[in-house]
Amino acid sequence: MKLAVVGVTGLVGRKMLEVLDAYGFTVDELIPVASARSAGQKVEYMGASYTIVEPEQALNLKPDLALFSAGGDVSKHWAPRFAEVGCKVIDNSSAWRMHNDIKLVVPEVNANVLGADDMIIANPNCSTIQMVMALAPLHSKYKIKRLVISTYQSITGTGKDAVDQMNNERKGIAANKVYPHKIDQNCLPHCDEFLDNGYTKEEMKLVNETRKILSDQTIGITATAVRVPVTGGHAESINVTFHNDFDIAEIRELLNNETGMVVEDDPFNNVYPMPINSHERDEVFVGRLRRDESLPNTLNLWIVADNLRKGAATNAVQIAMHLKQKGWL
Ligand code: 11C
Repeated sequence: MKLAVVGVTGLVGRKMLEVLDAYGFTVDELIPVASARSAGQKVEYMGASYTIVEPEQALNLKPDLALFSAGGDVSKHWAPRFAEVGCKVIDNSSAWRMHNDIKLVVPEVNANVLGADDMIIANPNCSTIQMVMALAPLHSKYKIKRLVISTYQSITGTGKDAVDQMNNERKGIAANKVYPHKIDQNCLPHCDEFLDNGYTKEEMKLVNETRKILSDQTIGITATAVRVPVTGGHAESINVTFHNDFDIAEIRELLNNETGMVVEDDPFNNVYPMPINSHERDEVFVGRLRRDESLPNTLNLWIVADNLRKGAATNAVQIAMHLKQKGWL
């Protein structure tokens, strides 16, 4: 079993290696892949040292599985070429997510859509993954009519340069900016690029990916995505209207029974999910469960997860584990 990790020097690529190791994902050969700038450097995996190669060299080594996290352009160009030589690709970019023939998978929610013949499998956007983890069991039980989403997203979602920007601002060092404004001590209602409809790409990912994963195009969804000077994870305030009425105790039980979910909801003792606690955890945390008293059948909840782990690397590795368990690798 030869495993390629494409984009291995990025925040998500590095996290993929950490999570693969933590999950005991043994390989005969690791093929770390990055651009020419990093080729030749070494990475460690499970006690062995491997040399970073460029995509073309990786392709020639004929990997069985490739985890991609090197941006949409790299995935658009290289994922089909890897697939052509029989390598299954789990792609963390947005390149293939909305393609009709490509499955968009959060294993706890819709691993059942996968088949032996899927060669490129898309890993959803981080803010979508944590939200659908909490919403899927509620959708099955009460059927979601509408979602109003507000996100509070970690700078790690933008990448290492954004972390550098914030650290430089904190040290008073003038340096290159990733964001159009200061990020430390600030909130930017701006994640990814703006589109003609006034929403950002990040906001529209929440709309389109959620409908695809929950397999329901009728759900009304509106989102505002905000970047905050936080590193531990993404947080989301979700207002969800169901077609059917619900019971809060039953909702708590449904979420408690969900694999990979942790309910932290004891507000009188100051217990609720926070990015600082989700950091380096694979679970999705949910709390502040309460009825919206202004609308029938409507719930408010607060969802937090480490965007580099369950929001990216962990979800991709869980898809890989699923393929392995099914004997499809
Ligand atoms: C962010 N969600 O926090 C983004 C990062 O489509 O996979 C991941 C972008 C994506 O800015």
